[in-house]
Amino acid sequence: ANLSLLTKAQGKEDLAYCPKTSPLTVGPIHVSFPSGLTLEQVERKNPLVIRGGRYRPPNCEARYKTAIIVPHRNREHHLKYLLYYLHPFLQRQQLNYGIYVIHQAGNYTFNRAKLMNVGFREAMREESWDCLFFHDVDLIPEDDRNTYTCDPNPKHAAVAMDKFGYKLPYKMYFGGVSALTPDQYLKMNGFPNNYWGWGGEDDDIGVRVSLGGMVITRPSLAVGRYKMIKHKLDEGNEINPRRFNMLAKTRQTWKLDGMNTVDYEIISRQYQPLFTNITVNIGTEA
Ligand code: BGN
Repeated sequence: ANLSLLTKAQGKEDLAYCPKTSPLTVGPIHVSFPSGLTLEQVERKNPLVIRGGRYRPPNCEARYKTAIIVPHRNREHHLKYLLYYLHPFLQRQQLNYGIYVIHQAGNYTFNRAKLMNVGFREAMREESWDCLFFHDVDLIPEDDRNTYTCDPNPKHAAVAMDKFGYKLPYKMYFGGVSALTPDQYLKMNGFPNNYWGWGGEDDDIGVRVSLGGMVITRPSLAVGRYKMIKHKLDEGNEINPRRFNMLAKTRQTWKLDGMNTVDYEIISRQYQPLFTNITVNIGTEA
């Protein structure tokens, strides 16, 4: 009796599951970057998003719970556009979702993959997400039939990016946006922690998928389309010259480095209107 009172109080009683395919998707989305856009405007356009960047469909019980993990530093401009497009996109898919921005503290070389490990652990601490989307801040999905849910195998979602002529740049490419269930993530010991700077970490992750006994799935080129927000290589994210040597050793290193060894110190956790902002000290290269 108490339990039913509780669900009543939360206003969730009798909600039927959302349909398997959302009736709200529109297909191709025209993506442009309106100048002068502010986060306040994005907030006003998304009145049902609650603190921390969380949402659940108002009229049905979501079938899927997806966390979006976005590694970040000094890209506020890109983040604003990502939020502007991603919130309505995920709502049209009728997902129960949350957006986590994992902000690398300090000025040491950027480490995308380690920030993803932090995002995984910190997001799972809060909620038992069914699926995690590991999402670059500068990639905007251009078709909402690209569903932000997980598959029986790890999914590479960013298959058709404008900068590669809307094609896969090479067969084993696993960069940009990928999606794994917690089980899949742990089966491959997460992502590597030791790729500092640009390049190679996504290829390492792709190799881990097969070392973990899994295969890569992908949406079609027609649906997995993304527009990249143009930018120069960042200061603090210089090309990693060690990436070739490291990649050659993934088979020997994947069990020794990853989710089982990630260490970091949370500096702050802020529940902002459109996202949860986790600032973390991930240290420096050994
Ligand atoms: C590859 C990079 C990826 C990057 C893609 C697309 C390496 C490792 C040496 C083979 N891999 O060449 O990290 O995402 O290009 O830009 O540099």
